[in-house]
Amino acid sequence: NAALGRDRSLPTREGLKRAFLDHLLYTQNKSLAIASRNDLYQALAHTIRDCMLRTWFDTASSYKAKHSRMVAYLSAEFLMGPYLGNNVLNLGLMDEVKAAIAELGLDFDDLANQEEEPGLGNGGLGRLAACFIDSLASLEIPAIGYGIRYEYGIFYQTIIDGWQVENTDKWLRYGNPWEIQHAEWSVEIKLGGRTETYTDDAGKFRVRWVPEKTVAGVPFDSPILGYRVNTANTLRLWRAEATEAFDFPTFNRGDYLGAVSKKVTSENLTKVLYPNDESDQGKELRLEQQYFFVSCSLQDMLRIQINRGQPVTEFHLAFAIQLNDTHPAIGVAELMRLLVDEHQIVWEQAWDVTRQTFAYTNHTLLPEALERWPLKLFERVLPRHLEIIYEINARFLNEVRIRFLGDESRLSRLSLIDESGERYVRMAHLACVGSSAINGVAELHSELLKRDVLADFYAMWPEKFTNVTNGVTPRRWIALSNPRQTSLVSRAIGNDWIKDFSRIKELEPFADDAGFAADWQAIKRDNKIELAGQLLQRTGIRVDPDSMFDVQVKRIHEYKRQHLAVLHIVALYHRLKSDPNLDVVPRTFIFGGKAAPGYHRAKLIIKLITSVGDVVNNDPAVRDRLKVVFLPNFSVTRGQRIYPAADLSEQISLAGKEASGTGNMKFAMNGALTIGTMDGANVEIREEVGADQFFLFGLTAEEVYALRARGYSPSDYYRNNAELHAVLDLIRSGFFSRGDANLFAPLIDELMHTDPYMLLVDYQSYVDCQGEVDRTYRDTQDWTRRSILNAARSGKFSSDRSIRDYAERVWKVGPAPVSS
Ligand code: 26W
Repeated sequence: NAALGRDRSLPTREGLKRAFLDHLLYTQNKSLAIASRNDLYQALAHTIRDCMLRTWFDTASSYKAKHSRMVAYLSAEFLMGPYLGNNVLNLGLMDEVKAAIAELGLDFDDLANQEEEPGLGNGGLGRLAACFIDSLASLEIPAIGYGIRYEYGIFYQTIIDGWQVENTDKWLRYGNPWEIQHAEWSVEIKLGGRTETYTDDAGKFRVRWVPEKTVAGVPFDSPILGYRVNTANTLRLWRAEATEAFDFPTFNRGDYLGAVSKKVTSENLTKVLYPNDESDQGKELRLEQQYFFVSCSLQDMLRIQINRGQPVTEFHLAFAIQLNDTHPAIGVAELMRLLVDEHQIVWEQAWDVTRQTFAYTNHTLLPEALERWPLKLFERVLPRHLEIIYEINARFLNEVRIRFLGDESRLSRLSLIDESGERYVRMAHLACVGSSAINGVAELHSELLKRDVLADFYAMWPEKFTNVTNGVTPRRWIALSNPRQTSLVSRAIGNDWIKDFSRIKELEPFADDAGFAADWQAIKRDNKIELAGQLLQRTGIRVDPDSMFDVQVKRIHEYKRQHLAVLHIVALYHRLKSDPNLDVVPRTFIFGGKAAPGYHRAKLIIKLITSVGDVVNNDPAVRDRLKVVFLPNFSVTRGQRIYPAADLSEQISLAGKEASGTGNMKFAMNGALTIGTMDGANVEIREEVGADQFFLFGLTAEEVYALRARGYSPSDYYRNNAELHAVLDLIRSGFFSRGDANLFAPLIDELMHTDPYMLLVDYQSYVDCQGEVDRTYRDTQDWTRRSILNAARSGKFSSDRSIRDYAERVWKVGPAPVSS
């Protein structure tokens, strides 16, 4: 009944209240009087979901009817953040929903805070996938996101005695109103076993995979609604389940319980997200996860293709598959297997189809993050794929041999198999060979890829290489998280900037408008007061909203150099101790981020931050002028409160290490000024906002290489810089660890002896630059002007721009609007 459907899609305020109360009774079976906050959240979530379902259905029907070329974004991580607020925003119903909920005597934000965010990602890469999927829908580009429905997302971090403690993230505990399970589209996945050859009916020689076990992949779909459009794309996440015939032999032996216990093993496949970022541990289960979701997704796409009555040899015309890093790179071999073994396509044609289908994005230059699988392990899990990879490799190396006659070392550098010691499969090489486009995520990163990590591939196929600078969605990261700034900006320039973020530049003239600047400043202060409340509630630390909020939130990693910020804090503290009347700008240093559970050095950095905080925050000599806060469990939800309240954004990685960074963009859009190195997207942010609006310090990537080549001796810096000397000694002495001189010794010793991330080199430049920050901050009007300019000139960093770049240069797709 269309009339009813329209009614649910576009309800009036009365309709919303009625739908909410209906769901409270018919979905949760509660009344307002006895409902828990979770019941109320669930009722509201279902009410909002109802508003999206017709658009979702219409979108799928429209793509099917029009045979639109679809982007398939394959990612092992989607760090979506809470859905409710974002969906209400994209529906354009924020004011109506808030009012309806208020009329029922409830508070929208209070209910929205009940949502457990799906933390199905580690950090930048997973959040990028989420921003991209938002932009694809908002730009009305046919797309589907494929990933894994982890039962436990990224661990929940608590801080006990200053140390990180991990707790499981039971995000599905109260159910997930945003997903619909589609058991009817389940697929079967093979694992392990061996291969055998046979001759088919036509007398052709073929290979068959005889697996050791099979598991079922069940899709769970969530609607991804674009901003104020009639397009809702799909995020399809796969869950592993036991197959019907989960263990027939055991079952037949009458061992029913034995067979059921194997069922549990199958379901372990999608149990938990690996919490490592940038360091690959070569775990068998992780390879199984990767293969599982990639095979599920490719089988799903082939089903859609065949359903549409199109030949599998035209697969590349129907789908453009983007590989989000190498985690789904096994897809290259899997598509070959599906086409050659299961659909009997000849190798050469299958290879053409495969190469025209895939494109690969690299997200890291760190050598320890490049995925390689020990050959033995790979063979055990994916015996057929190893054969296929050998065949791809043989044909590829033959091409290399002809192009670069006699260059044997080039062959071993390019090979898909690393044979320098223990043998490995190199996933980045598989991705490069099997893709028609290869990109980095910021200008500098893409240049370094061509010069360094992927130089040999660049020499082979320069035309495949391109750059697509990352971006973030202005919907979640401004309109939703910073409603005060959003209405001020919209009052000044209208609200088209939310859809077309290049128009944020129209804000520029307002940087010199005293009235606007005063409002801007007042909003920042309100946002800081709100964050201060959260900090007090979650850490017990009271901070002054009139102090400068200096923020570094991101994964804890040595290359990101959170400990460089600590050296600066200790230097300031040291100065205050020597001269208690020193005139300093009051600052609140806010840190947040998770350390990989097995990364001891990163965990020690957290302990260092909290230990320095314990001393500094409680020393009467400081007189509350410096505060150091570690906010536990940084997440999308926490980020939404933090970025709008920041004055200063810390982007201080060693040049050449951070592929792009995306937090840097969220800060700038929300009016923070950046202190940063010439790394990743910092370079482009500085270019856009103007050098005057950006506090630059440190070596460039070139200088880092040159210094490393010359030979770097950190102890020289220690000896020649009195303040640095004192700072390192103070930490090492046990001053911040109740006299325990052992606790931080490993950290300080490493800095003094090897210092792989060159903190000591950049130290003075950083501290001087922070002095410049202080001087600027003292002139409130000048700071506010620069803050407005940062936001006004951040237009480039919308993920809409990134997606347009991919659509034009990589995918060759355009919008396909859905009529309403
Ligand atoms: C194999 C272990 C592993 C796990 C995750 C290796 C590497 C990763 C990710 C690629 C880490 C990651 O999130 N990288 C970040 O990607 C962002 C989006 O492009 C960039 O902005 C960050 O600079 C990059 O560190």
